[in-house]
Amino acid sequence: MIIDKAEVIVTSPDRNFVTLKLTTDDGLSGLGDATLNGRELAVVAYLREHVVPLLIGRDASSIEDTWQFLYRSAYWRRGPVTMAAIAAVDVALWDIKAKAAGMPLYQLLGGASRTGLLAYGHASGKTNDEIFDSIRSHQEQGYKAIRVQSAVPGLNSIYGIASNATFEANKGVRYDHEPAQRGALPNEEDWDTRAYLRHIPTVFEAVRIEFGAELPLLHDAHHRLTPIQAARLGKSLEPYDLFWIEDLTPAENQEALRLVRQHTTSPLAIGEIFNTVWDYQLIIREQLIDYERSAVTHTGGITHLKKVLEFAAQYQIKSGMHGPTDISPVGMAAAMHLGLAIHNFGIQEYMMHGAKTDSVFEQSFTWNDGMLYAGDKPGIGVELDLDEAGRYPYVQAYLPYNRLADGTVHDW
Ligand code: KDG
Ligand code: MG
Repeated sequence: MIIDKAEVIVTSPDRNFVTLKLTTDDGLSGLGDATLNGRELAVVAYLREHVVPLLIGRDASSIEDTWQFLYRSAYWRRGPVTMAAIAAVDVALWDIKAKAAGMPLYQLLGGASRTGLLAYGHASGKTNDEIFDSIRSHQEQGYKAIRVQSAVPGLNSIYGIASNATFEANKGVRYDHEPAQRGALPNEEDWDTRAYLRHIPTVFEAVRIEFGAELPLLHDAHHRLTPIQAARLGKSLEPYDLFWIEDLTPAENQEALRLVRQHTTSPLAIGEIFNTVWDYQLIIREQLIDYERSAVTHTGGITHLKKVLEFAAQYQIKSGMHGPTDISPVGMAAAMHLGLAIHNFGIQEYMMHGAKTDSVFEQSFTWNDGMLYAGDKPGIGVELDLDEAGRYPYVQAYLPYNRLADGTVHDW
């Protein structure tokens, strides 16, 4: 099984995706997701210029060796661009290996530890009534766990609030919340932490009154708070029994979570912008989080993330893999196979892709009654239609950013 072709495919059906396709001399092919939202072309160049030339002629079955070779030989380790590129190679090689074995990937990872994966969706709104409608609509789609994001009175626009709702056959109402907006410049949004801290507990109180105690609810603070502000939010949300609060403080400083943890029993999740085990070492060892948010796509693939999650398992920390629309169906399928196999699966984020994306990526995973099922097709179970992909050329897109009232740039 020698790699004799490596293609980097950029397509933009509902949004930008970068996919690596590896083909072997015996005709097998595998796919890996390399999408890095808003910085897609940096990974394209890393792969095309620096990785593809190293892959041609290599043994496709040597996954661990290829991972170590790409990680160590570059000298410049870690970082989102490097780790997304390595992840794409890694997942494509696992896809090929599982196809060669005639097995779905989760079987090679140790077999299924559960029947399906509990997933959560994203409800949001500018008012509580809009949020209630959005939660109901997610429940109609089957979601059994729901993230709730709210506008804040006095702020014009805030990240995470779906701008509109569209109807798509087979999917029903789909809230169009694309993390990155297409255009030449990023959208500027505004932010006021005191207003946010006052408002959010009132939203969760209203949601609990409307929907009762059972529904698992999640919330994402998008790295916007200082440790003491984060501690206050965690404490003020305790009466509403959240499944988790995510990204309370900027992700660079693991120690910030020590202070947060001293003040609140609200479960904590972090890690969607982490890319190696080194980003987690202190917070795993000190049990400062309850859920680890890394995606296969941004954390060096199955090979590395499996090790990180097994390390976390020793400290009773569970997975909560990142799954917004900027993780392609290839990245989602890889996450599902890993989530099915590991013991410490917690929950999977799942935002449905649009119809155009589904036409480019033929998927065999399924969604039923709030659960995701990886399926039993050999490999990861996703194929890419090159002709369809070619219909949607890359479009510049950026994540938004925040400014405070006095013009200071703030974390979003
Ligand atoms: O690319 C960044 C987005 O995917 C991210 O902001 C979404 O925070 C997010 C989440 O939890 O899905
Ligand atoms: Mg998040």
